[in-house]
Amino acid sequence: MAINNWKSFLMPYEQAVEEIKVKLKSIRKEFRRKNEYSPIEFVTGRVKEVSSMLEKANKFGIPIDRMNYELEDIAGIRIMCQFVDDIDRVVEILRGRRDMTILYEKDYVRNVKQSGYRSYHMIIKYPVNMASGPVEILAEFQIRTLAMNFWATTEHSLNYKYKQQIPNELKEKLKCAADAAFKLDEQMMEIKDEIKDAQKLFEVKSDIISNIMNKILTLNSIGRRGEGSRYEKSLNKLIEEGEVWELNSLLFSIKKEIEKYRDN
Ligand code: 0O2
Ligand code: 0O2
Repeated sequence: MAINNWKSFLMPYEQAVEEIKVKLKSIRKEFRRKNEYSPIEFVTGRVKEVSSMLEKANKFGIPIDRMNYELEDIAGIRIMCQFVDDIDRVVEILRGRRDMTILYEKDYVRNVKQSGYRSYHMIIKYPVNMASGPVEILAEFQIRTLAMNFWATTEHSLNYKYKQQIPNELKEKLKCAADAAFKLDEQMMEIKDEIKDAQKLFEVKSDIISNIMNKILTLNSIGRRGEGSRYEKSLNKLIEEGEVWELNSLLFSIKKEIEKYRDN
C-alpha cells in the first residue's frame, strides 16, 4: 500500500472509534437518566499510530496489504469500570448488541498475564458506512477497572521507554504494584455497596438542588424576587449538610408558592 493512502486507510477506523465511543457514552447516560448505577465509568478510544502498526506488522510478519485483516487493534476502545464485577456486566451488554459481531474474547482478568496485566479483551467486527459504501473493520475492546488501567498505562510507558526490555528489578517492582492494584480492586469490592449508596445519594441531592434552583428562577421570572431570594438563602443553608427530606420539603414549599401566584 502506498504511503499516501494511509489517510484513507485509517478513515473507517477513525469513524468506527468515534461512533462506538458515542454509543457507549450514551449507555452510561441512559443508566444515569434512570437513576441507576452505570457499570461504565468512562470510555476512551484511539486509532493506532502508523508507526505502531508497522512495528506490529513487522513483528508478526504481516504483509502491509493484510493489516486490515490481521491487525485487530487498529481501532481500540477502552472501557473503564469502578468495580471488578462491572466488567462482566459490560461484557454482557456488549454481547447483547446487534450493531457489532464478537469474533472472540480474552479474559486477562481471571487469567492474569505473566507481566501482571489484567483486562478483558473483545475483538469485534464493526460495520461502518463510508461515503464510498459500507466497510467492515476489526476493533478491540479493553474493559478494565480504574486500578487495572492505572497499572497498565504506567507499565506501557515503561515498556516503551525500555523497548520491551524492562530490567528485571523494575519488572519485580511492577509485579508488586500489580498485586497492590489487585488488592485495591478486592478491597473496593468489599465496600462497593457503601460507595454506590454514597454516589446515589449525591445524584439524588444534585437532582433536587437543580430542581429547586429552576423553581427559584421561575419565581424571579414572575417578579417574585423577594421570595426567590428567601428560598435561595434556605437552599444555601441546606446545600452542604441538608438531608434529602429537608431538600424535598423545601422543593415542595417552593412549588406551592409558585402555584399560589399562578392561580392568582
Ligand atoms: P466528560 O464530560 O469529561 O465525561 P472525546 O473525543 O473528548 O469525546 P477522548 O478523545 O477519548 O474523548 O478523550 P480522552 O481525553 O481520552 O478522555 C475520554 C473521557 O474520559 C473524557 O470525558 C475524560 O473526562 C474522561 N476521563 C479521563 N480520565 C478519567 C478519570 O480518571 N475518571 C473519569 N471519571 N473520567 C475520566 P469526556 O468524554 O470528554 O466527557
Ligand atoms: P498498544 O500500544 O497498547 O496498542 P501478544 O501476542 O500477547 O503480545 P496480542 O496478540 O496483540 O499480544 O494481544 P493481547 O495480548 O490481547 O494484547 C493486545 C493489547 O493489550 C496490547 O496492544 C496492549 O494494549 C494490551 N496489553 C497486553 N498485554 C499487556 C501488558 O502486559 N501490559 C500492558 N500495559 N498492556 C498489555 P499492543 O499492540 O501490545 O500495544
